[in-house]
Amino acid sequence: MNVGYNEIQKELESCGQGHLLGFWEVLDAGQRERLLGQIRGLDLRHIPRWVRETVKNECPPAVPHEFDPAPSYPPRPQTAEQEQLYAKARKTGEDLLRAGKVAGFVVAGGQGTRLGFDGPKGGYPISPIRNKPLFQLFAETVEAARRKYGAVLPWLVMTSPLNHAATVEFFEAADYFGLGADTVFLFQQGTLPNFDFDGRIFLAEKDTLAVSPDGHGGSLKALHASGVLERLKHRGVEYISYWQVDNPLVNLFDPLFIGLHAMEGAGMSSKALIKAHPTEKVGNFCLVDGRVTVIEYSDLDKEHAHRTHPDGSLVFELGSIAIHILSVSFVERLNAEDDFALPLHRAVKKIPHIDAKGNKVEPDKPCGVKLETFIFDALPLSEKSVILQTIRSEEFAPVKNATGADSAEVTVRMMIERAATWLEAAGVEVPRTAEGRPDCVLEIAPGFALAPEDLKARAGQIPPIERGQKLYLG
Ligand code: UD2
Repeated sequence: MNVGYNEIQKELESCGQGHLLGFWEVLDAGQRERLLGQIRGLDLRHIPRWVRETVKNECPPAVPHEFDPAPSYPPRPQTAEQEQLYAKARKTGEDLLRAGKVAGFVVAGGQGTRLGFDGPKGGYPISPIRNKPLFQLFAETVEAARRKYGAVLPWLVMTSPLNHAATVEFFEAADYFGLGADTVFLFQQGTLPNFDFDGRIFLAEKDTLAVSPDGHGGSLKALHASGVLERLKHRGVEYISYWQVDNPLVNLFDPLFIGLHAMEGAGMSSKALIKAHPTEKVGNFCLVDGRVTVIEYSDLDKEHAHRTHPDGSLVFELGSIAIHILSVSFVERLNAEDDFALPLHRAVKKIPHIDAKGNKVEPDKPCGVKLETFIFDALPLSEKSVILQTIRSEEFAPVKNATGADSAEVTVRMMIERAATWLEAAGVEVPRTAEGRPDCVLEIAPGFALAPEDLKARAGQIPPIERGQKLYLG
């Protein structure tokens, strides 16, 4: 019998998980080792609390009694003083980029189930004319930023056990988009076990626990555990620009945002949108005990959600779009804490498993609980935190669903609209329909222009645009 078996069995029994060794007798030596390895990877001390507080507790953690709207910077300066501040911040951000002190970081460990796309979501083709996948658009942006700032800005890509191999394959097939495999860091997030409603961890196989990715909040631990944080420090990187894989409009390296964060000495900062309506499905930026905190849309009561100022604007108007800056020192400090952990969130799901007899079960209705952590729960751990508002049409067009809201069709339309706006700002005439939509298909490659001001400098190279034309600027 394997050394360690007795000890582990005792520990498992004491936290209500003895069933995990239920098939021990029929496992061969390799399978036994595999199962013990996974069980050892679980932090069994925490299981009873997770079961009590999250798995069996259908009520989400209580929303704080008192909270205020969080302060933010507007997308454009409103006063002469702000104009000066923004100019200084932009310069600070540009200097940091030129000094190679910023890395880009996309979290891409999710399954993308809603999109119904087979493969890592970053492989989803999205650009209006060339059909470039999301990862390629980000890669071209990283490349263009490296050229613009004359620095090798590293790019971090977090995957999960669900899609790591496929993502690596995708990058290898594309030869890392010419960025150099040594400056693109692909690393995996951790997992958390899946439970039945009674708090027993499911087995996926007789020798395998049922687990799922630990949510985008897992990125904070994974940065450290993968050794990536250490590699960034060696390169002199101080700031990490964080975004989600589904948003092709994101401004990956925004000097203004980076500069405001750095000048404030913040640990973690965020971009925000003015919500489209009181109950838009985005987290709400609030202030709790002086710390920026996100309260999920589902947890914000109706009264707060609908509360307005005399001019009709919402009091809690700032929605989270999951764009952040993280200071390397902040991520390091969190990981230095004993048992650093973000709060767990509960998701009731269909979880394939084996039953007590070892038969496979493919449930057709939710049968258990997955646990996840959210990156924005780290915000209150940062003493200082900047919120910079951005404009939806400029920076937020997530592709989440196969059809309807947040679908590829909407995202492509928004990409064309943004290109049209940039071209018009550069003095190029864009044909529009009677309803005001661009009457042409436009795609601006990141290498051609990263921002409206880059386009202005190249306006002379752009031919007149005909109605119905497909114009690719690259
Ligand atoms: C998220 C936010 C929402 C809003 C919205 C903006 C939450 C709970 N909600 O909603 O407030 O900001 O995005 O688009 O976050 N991911 C991982 N590992 C995981 C899980 C997710 O890397 O274990 C990545 C995933 O690949 C994607 C991102 O995190 O890039 C967002 O995941 P999602 O699609 O589950 O988030 P969503 O749309 O529910």
